[in-house]
Amino acid sequence: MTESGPFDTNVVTMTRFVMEEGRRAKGTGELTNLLNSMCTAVKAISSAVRKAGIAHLYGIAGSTNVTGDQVKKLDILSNDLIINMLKSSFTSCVLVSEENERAIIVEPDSRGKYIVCFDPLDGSSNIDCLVSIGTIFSIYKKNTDDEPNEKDALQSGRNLVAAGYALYGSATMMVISTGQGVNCFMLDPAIGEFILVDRDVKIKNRGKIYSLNEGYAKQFEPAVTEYLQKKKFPQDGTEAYGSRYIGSMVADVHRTLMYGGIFLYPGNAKSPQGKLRLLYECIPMAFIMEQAGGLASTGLETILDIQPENIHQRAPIALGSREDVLEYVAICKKHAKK
Ligand code: AMP
Ligand code: P6P
Repeated sequence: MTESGPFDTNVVTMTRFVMEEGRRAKGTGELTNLLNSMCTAVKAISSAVRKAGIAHLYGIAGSTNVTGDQVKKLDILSNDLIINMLKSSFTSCVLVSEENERAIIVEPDSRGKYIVCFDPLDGSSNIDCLVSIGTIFSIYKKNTDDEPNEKDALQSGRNLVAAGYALYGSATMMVISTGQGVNCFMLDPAIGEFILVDRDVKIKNRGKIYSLNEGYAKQFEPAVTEYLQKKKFPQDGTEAYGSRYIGSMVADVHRTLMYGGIFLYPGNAKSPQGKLRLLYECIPMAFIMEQAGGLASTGLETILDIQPENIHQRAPIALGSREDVLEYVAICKKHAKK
């Protein structure tokens, strides 16, 4: 409660928070503009996601609504929103989207110095059953003087300037880091602003939850099978871990950040590199986890150390609480020596 009663007249919005951080960094304002443009796109996506059923946004691309209008699939709509907001922010020169085969090179008179890799609506296979979905993004600075091109996006996570995600769940939340810790902002629909609710979030050193799709158990590498056996039938007198799997990366990662534990999408015999994409799923989530005191690894290599080779490459990933990830990595390295 503040002196003006329940209405906080000094609320810290994400826009204000990002501007204050930008001032402290003595920047030109370009990154601030980029982050605030992404925030606006996320607000529009949140609105579309929450009225999709009413507005007949569900279903496959090319369908039409009751008035015969061409209906854009939600993830195509989300992709267009982010591309248009970033292009009109004069902050970016190369955009890499899960929805676009090739990188988008921004027109010369709209360019800025940043490269943005994003999954506009991750988990979209869950849209029609109302399971939480999300947007994931990572931001690099162009580090060459030549004409912007797709290769500018092939930077390791150690070069990241910022990364984050939006979760369209029971509420809409943005979780971002610019390298000085992780901050969480909840969308207040009454004022259309993201409000700072969790400052400098840190993940537990060890959790009690493991999260992966056990439907692939038949194809699991021996290391994954051994790790899960340890979680389900601990031999050291500790409690067995609980299992949670939503099947929407942003939701599974956010729960891991909030409650601790480990989220895994490992490679397997059929798909040695797993399913999740390095540039716009694994690297941004790994950055958030490391900034929150956690870890992210392929099992043999730290995610943020990987030098990407192509913009849609996949990577196996285990992320979350430090001790949980280290325990998994130790088992993977033991098996790699065999
Ligand atoms: P800019 O001139 O806005 O592109 O910012 C130059 C650098 O300052 C960025 O690449 C960041 O490392 C830092 N910076 C600028 N704005 C912010 C911000 N809002 N939050 C955190 N770091 C920032
Ligand atoms: P599976 C959603 O389709 C997604 O890309 C991620 O959000 C999620 O973590 C993963 O795929 C789920 O994949 O194979 O378990 O259905």
